[in-house]
Amino acid sequence: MLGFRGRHDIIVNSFQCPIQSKPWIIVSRTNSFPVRSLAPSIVPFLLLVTCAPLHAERPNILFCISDDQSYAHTGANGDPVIKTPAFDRVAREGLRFVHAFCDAPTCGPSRSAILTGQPIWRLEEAGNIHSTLPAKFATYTHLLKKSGYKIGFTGKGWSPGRLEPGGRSVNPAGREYTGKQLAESKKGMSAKDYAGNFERFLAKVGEHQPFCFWLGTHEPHRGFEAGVGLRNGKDPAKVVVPPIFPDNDIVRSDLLDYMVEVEHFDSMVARAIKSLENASLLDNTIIVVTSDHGMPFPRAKASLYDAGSRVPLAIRWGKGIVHPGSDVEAFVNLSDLAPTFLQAAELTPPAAMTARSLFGIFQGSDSVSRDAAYIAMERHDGCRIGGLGYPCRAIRTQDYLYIHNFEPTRWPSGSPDASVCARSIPYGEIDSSPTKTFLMEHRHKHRVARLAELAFGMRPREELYDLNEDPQQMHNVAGSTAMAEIQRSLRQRLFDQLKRTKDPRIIGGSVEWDHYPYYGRISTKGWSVAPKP
Ligand SMILES: [Ca+2]
Repeated sequence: MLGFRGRHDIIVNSFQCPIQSKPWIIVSRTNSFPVRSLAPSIVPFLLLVTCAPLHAERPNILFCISDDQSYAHTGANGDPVIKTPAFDRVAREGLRFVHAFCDAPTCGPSRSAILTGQPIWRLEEAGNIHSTLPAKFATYTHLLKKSGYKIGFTGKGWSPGRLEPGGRSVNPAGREYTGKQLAESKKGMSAKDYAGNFERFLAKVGEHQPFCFWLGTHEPHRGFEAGVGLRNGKDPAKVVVPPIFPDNDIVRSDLLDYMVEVEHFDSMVARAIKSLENASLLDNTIIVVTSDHGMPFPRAKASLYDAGSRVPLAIRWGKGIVHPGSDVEAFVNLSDLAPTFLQAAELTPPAAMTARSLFGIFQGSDSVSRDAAYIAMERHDGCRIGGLGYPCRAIRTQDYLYIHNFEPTRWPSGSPDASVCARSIPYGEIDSSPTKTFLMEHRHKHRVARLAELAFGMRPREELYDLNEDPQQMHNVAGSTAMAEIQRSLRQRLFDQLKRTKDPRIIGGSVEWDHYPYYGRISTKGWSVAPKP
């Protein structure tokens, strides 16, 4: 049975009371009560409330993460077709983050950043996919476990890669709970009953023990069952086709199939929430719903544009969020979750954990400046000769996306020459799909050529997108005289951040990402990672 959870005698975090309000951070949706409109007489009261301990017992954590879902694709974020009642509920009863970004648009590195609370450039091999996460990098899961939490995961935890070379024997997401299978599995999707496995985990939690569970689905990672969206009665006419894709029946159907998989994830979140309610645990559980990065489509996943890096994020915490039902405009990276979870458990994040706790946001004011997110990528897949990656870094603000490509002579989406790719896939950074195939097959045709170039073509060292004029990030204005000062200041700001957080690409020293081992599947005879010269 799960009963009262007592306060633990562990390293108690010196609770920092926020004194400096960032008034643009939270806008209430439900009651027209934005923080900025608080009368001065109310502020001392608010601070009094928010400075008191938020909970007398340490909260549980249910972390729900889909695999490859873009920001746009939830009901709460405005998509007219997709049905995500669980995400929408968490947003409605908690906070909906409008500017949440993964740390890297690639599964393993993004998950490593989430677990360690550090950007990928601080994580050595873990900056690459199909790699490892060295044991020297502390994870929030391990620290919570040490302090008494029960830790578990189901589905996709830290993945893909190999644990042993990093000195680990257990998935960093926790002990795996498996065994529950769906009575009727759906084509193209895993048969794992993620919510059922969470139930099994809950039954094992001790009476006075807080828990932290990672519910990671394999959906909406490809492949999809072709045509399942149409067969489920979804209306292709209502699909919003981002202008980075051709608008035709093939692409619309591909998008519908993707949405069916997102809905499968959402149905698992709904059941997991129901389990919490049944156990009377809902209000003292921090529920996070998000994705590791954006959709598996061209110029999305494995790119630093919004379609690849901006993710849905909603957080519900009945006992810890002061203004539930609000939209959060502040910029956050998913790595910010690790120090948040530790602070919730009254632990002090280690100094190496450079990401920043979201507690200030939960309390309705934040002493931390949050007007930018940072995104990075090294080797995504084995898509270039000798295992070379596509190193790049970006800063995303309200008005601009600035990208710095460190090796602009390499193919950003992987080489067109399949024979130099580990899995013999041309432009292999982009998952095979009907949309990709259409773009490749029609790339010389009018109207498709420019989109194919955006997806597959070479990119200059610097890219700058003016999001007020070009929200879909299709017109690079780097190099234009009018934007010179903005370009310079964003480059400076990005490089300052990289320097501050010791990115070897900036501070000098050994840069190893092109040469770390690749543990992914290799089907091209003779393909291997070239040793460092
Ligand atoms: Ca993924």
